[in-house]
Amino acid sequence: MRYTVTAALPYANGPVHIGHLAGVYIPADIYSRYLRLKKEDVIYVCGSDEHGVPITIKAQKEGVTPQDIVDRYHKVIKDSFNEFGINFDIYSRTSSEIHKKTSSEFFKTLYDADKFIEKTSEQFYDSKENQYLADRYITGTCPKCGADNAYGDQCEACGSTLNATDLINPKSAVTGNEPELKSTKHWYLPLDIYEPFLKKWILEEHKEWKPNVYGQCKSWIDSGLQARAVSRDLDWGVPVPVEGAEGKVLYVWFDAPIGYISATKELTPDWEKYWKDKDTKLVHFIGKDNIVFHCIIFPAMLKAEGSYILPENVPANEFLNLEGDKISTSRNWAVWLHEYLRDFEGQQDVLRYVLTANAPESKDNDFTWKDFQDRNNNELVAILGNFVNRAVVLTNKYYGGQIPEPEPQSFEAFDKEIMDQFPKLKESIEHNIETYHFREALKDAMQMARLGNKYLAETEPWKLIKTNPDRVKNIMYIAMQITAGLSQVFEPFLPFSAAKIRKLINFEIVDWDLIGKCKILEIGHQINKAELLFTKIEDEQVKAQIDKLQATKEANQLDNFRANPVKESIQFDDFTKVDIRVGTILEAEKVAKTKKLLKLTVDTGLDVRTIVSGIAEFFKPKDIVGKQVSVLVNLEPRKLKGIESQGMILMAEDADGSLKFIKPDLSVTNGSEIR
Ligand code: B3M
Ligand code: ZN
Repeated sequence: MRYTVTAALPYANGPVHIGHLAGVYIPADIYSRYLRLKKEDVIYVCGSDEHGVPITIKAQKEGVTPQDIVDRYHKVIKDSFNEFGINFDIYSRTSSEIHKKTSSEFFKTLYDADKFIEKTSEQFYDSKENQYLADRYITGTCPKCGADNAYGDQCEACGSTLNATDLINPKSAVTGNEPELKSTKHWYLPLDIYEPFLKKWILEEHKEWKPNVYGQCKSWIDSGLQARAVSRDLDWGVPVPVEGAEGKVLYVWFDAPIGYISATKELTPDWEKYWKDKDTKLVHFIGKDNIVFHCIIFPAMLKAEGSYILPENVPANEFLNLEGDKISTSRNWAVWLHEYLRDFEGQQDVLRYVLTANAPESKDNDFTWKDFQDRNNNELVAILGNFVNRAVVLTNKYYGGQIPEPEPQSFEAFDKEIMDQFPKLKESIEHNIETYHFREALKDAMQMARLGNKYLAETEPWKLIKTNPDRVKNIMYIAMQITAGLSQVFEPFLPFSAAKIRKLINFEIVDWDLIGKCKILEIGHQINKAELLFTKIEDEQVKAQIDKLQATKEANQLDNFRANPVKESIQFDDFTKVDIRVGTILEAEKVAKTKKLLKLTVDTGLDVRTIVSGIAEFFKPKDIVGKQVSVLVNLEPRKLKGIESQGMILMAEDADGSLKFIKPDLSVTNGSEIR
């Protein structure tokens, strides 16, 4: 079988983060590595998406050219993927000549075959900047869900695809200017014509697609497909290759998927068999926000062109959150791959492991640094690392590192019981990978390591070596075969560690069919000395990462702080009704069974009274005794948790929501009026 595996082209307007990795690049990497191990003919293609408004906006904000932006991020992304072991056959870019030519010709073919509708319509225009405001150049209130800051093409809050002219209160995203309407001509792909084809092809013939993917397609098709513009009034992109199209480029979602084809052309002159041969399976790995483009629009384009195959599957993942919050490039709420590689040098597989074990395959999931540490220390170190280390150390110790000769006729029932499970697990892994259940597949692979651990823990060769050395030969023979199997099975998931295991056992071959076989290493084969596969991740490392995120959160809060608007005017008399005095806190204690309340005893200069205050999250009782504060003393008393509170302590609420006392700059007599 032949496979063309694609991973969504990341926009070259920022680096790659863990959400991208978990959703797209790691699963696609596991899939294609697995197919290569099975000796299938497979190509894994990707590249930077270098057109589109996210890039020109970024350039405009920084005062540089779009080319500067894409050159910068293309390099960061490409290098970090490479270092992380994402094994693309090619990582290309859509600003390349070959892509311009390919996408331009694709458009021309459809144009010449009359597949487009030409239409003049009113589009938003910024007359001060002399610029049409396409897609993300315009923001406004979403007509579907009412969220602010919906873009001209999409609302991120509710996921709806929008037309810019439907936005409520539209504004230029760059200048804030109010747009005018100006008429302009564009080319549209009439999706409605493809409705019967899409209905049959997806809804009837691809019921096996993941429920989230199938569901989104169904809802799109059921709500009726409309013509979509495939050109834009922008000066960055692939020029529309027809007459009378000056100043117009291909819509980024028209050219970007063709990027998969251009990348393949760049990879091999034999590219056509990967795109036009009916025996090739085309699989698109994407995130859930890209479903409609890969399942509806691109297939309609391919169908219109006529000579291409259609995707066999489009395994889209849900989103990964970070420490309970949505990952966001603009809020810098992310773990960036290039920073991870710097902070955790040589530990690529730990992140690959955690992001696969916790992949958002069927629902959104959360990445936490605590879980990262736990999975490393309790699973990679304690199970996989521990087993391989024991097997290698003992083989070196007992046999000078040579695989001992077993006596198969004296294998015990337990030996066979253990060995029997490997072929079954192998089958399960295959089934899981082939149906895009990578978390389950990884669990099965880990189960192989667990079995190895269990085998040594229960047979205890270190005890038997004195009393029954022949039995130990059998045990260590089996343990080393299991180790050799692990050096194969982890190749798709943890390629760096699989290679390390192969180095430890001095075995270079990689072949999926070896897995589950109990005769991989020959008798007398010499292995190398032990070295640790994984190391413990310490609390300080995790704390440093959490602190970094905390600092980001605080910086964002400051950036987003807007003072509340001023309240309605009052008369001086209204103000003088309020009696505020300086007082001193004499005692403070937590109110039982509450999180927020402190019971304070305050000397107001008039009396000593009890005040219940909602400040327990910010102050420890012992730290505030003796402090001077501002007290509203003529507030009607009220009961809080059964305690009568006689007044109120005035507080300032900071940008991050924390509370601070309002106090005189020097000590004053209790009872002094504040006015
Ligand atoms: N660059 C969008 C994204 O990163 C886009 C994918 C293109 S795949 C052809 O969400
Ligand atoms: Zn919305």
